[in-house]
Amino acid sequence: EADRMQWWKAAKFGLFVHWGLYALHGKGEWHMSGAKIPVKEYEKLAERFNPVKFDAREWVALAKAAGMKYIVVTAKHHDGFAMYHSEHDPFNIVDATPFRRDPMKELAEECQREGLRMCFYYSHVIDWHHPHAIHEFYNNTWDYPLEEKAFYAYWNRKAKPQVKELLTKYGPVGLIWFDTAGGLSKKDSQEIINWVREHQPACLINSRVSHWPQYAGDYSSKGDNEIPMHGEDSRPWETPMTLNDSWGYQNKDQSWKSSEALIRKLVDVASKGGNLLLNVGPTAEGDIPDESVERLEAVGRWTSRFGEA
Ligand code: FUL
Repeated sequence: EADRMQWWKAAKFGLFVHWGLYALHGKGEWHMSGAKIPVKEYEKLAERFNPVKFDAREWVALAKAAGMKYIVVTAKHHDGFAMYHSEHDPFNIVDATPFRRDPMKELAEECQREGLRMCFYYSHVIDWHHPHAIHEFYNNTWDYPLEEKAFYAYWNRKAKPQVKELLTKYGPVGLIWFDTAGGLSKKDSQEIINWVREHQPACLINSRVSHWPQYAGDYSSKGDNEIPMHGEDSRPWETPMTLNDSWGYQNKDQSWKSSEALIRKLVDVASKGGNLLLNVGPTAEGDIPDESVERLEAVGRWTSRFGEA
């Protein structure tokens, strides 16, 4: 088990990507819930989602230039939309948009060519599109009455099959980044861990797979933007961090951290033995915003001179 952690510990630095239909609104990945957008209306976004500027080579080259060794992309966020070709739900980028391409496949192949690890974010508990997903707090109560929910209809027919697709159709997966497991039972936490092990034994699992400490995966995901005090952690850990104040694309959010501040944060995290997972929120056209590109390139100028351990 310690073995499968080796590449990740050496990696230290990864790219997080929050990308989905929500980029069209430009108000972040929680907008569907914040504005209580009905599923039928939200689905229409797919008809307009055509990220023709998306280029896997550019994204991977940028991550590489920054000194990053892995990429974690939102294969499915809380809105329930699969950013890959899923056989288990037509609400996916290939079947529901004019784009018709599978960006996860293109990224996985490019990562393979360039020597980076392809990894997936998968929101396994929150799913506002599915009538039967149940989280302890964050449910789509505007479309679906809570009393009619049958969790296992979601879990067995969407969540598990989709996780299996990610583990069987995209080559080696470095890790699956699960999120917001509030309400998931011990039994189901263990089951999804076993499920990943069964399909890709070397694939890592972050702690947000479960809220039960004893089922908390291979390493600890710190809170959003949280850098722990020195020596606080007994397990390997990772800080997920934004470049501004948002994960998904927010056109009004211009509170960018300076390149210098980002380099200091990377050094802070690495010196304490952690990993830094730095996020970009691409636009609906498939572009990583210039402000993000500039900053990652600046960090890369530093890592290429001083960053190799
Ligand atoms: C949180 C999520 O709810 C946010 O949307 C984002 O994905 C962040 C990294 O984790 O728990």
